[in-house]
Amino acid sequence: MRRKTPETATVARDLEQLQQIAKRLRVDILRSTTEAGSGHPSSSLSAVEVVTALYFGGFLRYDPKNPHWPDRDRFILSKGHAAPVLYAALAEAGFFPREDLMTLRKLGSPLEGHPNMARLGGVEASTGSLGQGLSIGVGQALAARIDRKDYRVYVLTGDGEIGEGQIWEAAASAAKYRLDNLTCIVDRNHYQQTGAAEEVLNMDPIDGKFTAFGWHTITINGNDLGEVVQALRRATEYRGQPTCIVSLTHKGQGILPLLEKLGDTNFHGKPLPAKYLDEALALLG
Ligand SMILES: Cc1ncc(C[n+]2csc(CCOP(=O)(O)OP(=O)(O)O)c2C)c(N)n1
Ligand SMILES: [Mg+2]
Repeated sequence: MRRKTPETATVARDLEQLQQIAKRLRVDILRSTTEAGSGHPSSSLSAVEVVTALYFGGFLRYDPKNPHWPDRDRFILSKGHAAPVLYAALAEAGFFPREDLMTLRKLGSPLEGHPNMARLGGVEASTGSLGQGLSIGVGQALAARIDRKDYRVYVLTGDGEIGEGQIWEAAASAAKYRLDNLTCIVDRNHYQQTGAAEEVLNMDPIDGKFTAFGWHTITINGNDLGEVVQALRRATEYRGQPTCIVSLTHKGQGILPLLEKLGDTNFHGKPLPAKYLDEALALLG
């Protein structure tokens, strides 16, 4: 049996409470990036349900009072530019005070534009140079096996990011070693930096590629918390192969009508100007 989640970790009672947490993370993402005047809110918003389910749906074991607890599960934000969603989750989980979110990207703050594991407890890998997170995850999942530990490793990549060749070296290795303690979630939000992900470099079919590389795959609506929870449960219970969850999402989920009004449904790497913040928060309800 897996060792228990420490009592200092937050586990939601039900789906409704998870939904409330997801909403808070969205508010924090928008407020912190607008305050910073830079960052990647739309890339963060698409991944809110996945990050919420992992941290507060009872999947990740962690101890905010002891971030380096050796038995903790690992979450690697391979698409490191979505740091605001990770920081919002870490604050909600109690790794640091929520007001610190407003120091995002400010000089001296450990909440750097991309996650820095040397400066912030709870960050499992320094990411931002895309394509590296799955390799780090493979290493950690192998380490768990060698150390006879039962921790699990979850990696979140972007759908543009998986055009990086290193992702596929890692995918082949994970299958070779039958790393069923590893789950890769691809945030399939259909955009990357300069336009539609499939126009920049078409990686379809993503599930077919992971299946061909020897993975168990699941495709879900990644902005539906119920589906995310179910998929994570299936991934956690699956034996003999690593699991890839292709998480179909919307970049900017939660404020799509505003992004449409602004004429940019990718909105990559742009904070919302302060004058639109109230309108965005009203859309979140
Ligand atoms: C190795 C590398 N190349 C280029 C970049 C610049 N870059 C930052 S975000 C991004 C687009 C990523 O798209 P995707 O993976 O789909 O993430 P999304 O923002 O859509 O969630 C790029 C190319 C980078 N960070 N790292
Ligand atoms: Mg994308």
